[in-house]
Amino acid sequence: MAKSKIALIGGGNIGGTLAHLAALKEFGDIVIFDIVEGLPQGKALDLAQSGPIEGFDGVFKGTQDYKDIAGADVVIVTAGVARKPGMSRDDLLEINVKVMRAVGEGIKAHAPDAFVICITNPLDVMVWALREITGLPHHKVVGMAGVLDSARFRLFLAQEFDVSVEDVTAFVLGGHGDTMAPLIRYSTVAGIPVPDLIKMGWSSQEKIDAIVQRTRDGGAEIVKLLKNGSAFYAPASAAIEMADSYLKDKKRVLPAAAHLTGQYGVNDLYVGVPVVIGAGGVERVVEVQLADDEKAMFDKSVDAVRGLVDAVKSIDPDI
Ligand code: TXD
Repeated sequence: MAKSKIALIGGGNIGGTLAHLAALKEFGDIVIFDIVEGLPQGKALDLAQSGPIEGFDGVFKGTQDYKDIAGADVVIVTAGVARKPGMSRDDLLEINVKVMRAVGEGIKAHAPDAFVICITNPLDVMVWALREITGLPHHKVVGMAGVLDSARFRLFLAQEFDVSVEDVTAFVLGGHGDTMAPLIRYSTVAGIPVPDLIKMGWSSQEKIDAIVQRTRDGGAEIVKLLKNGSAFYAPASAAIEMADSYLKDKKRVLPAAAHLTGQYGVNDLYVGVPVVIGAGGVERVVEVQLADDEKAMFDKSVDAVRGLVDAVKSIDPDI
């Protein structure tokens, strides 16, 4: 079997963790690109040196040259700036749009056949901008947020119910973070929906509401603790799960920021919805019927994303 190649654009906290996880999972050769000279080279060398201990082989390369990402099967983008305490994801917009311009042109020129996973915030609009700049097919460019938001939700639910995280599934829709719309009735413990668990006395509506809010604020809670950066372990794990489904054609059903063409009443926008990820990229968007209150939550989230897309168009008129 031919070896895969993974290119990581951005070698900071998430980029470094992605490289480590991809190496441990033996995804293939890994290239880390970052504009800071020495940073990706140092991380790549350090990682290669853990190979003899962990038992993985492969080529690990740090670079400032987009030529080195040529032939990548998967490109994961974390380039840009992260939040500091007091900043919203939207505060990152202006700087990160410019970063997406540079990154998008690099991908377009050197890795146009890759499956591209964008992580950079504000996520739903950055993935839209990146797709526009690369010109890649929409089903080959996707944003990571839903797997992370639902992992946070699953953890807090598991803690509330005192059960394994493995038995908790969560269903989230909409934009990343603040406007995330969880569908409680599709969130379960071993198949038992959360509303039934409330009726069974396992929890109360108030406690579940508080968990939803904590999930929405999940990123800010970590930014406040770290003080000069944002979450990176869980975001990296989430993107690796998506890359794994693509590389192994697993057809996992995962929440992701995907390009909508009429589903959920949305056209030409990237919003978080459940999708099937396989060798064809985003192979299918899962469209469920929403109740009125769920639709209202979702629409609010879509409006927020649409507002940011307009802002991006004024920052980079070539998009
Ligand atoms: O759910 C989600 N999508 C997210 C998103 C969850 C957590 C964090 N999320 C966002 O990911 C966060 O708000 C940031 O926008 C990105 C990356 O977060 P990370 O924690 O990895 O940030 P770092 O450590 O600051 O790393 C960013 C790197 C850093 O090394 C810069 O030198 C590099 O990006 N950088 C660039 N690389 C390549 N090309 C350009 N132009 C560039 N500009 C900066």
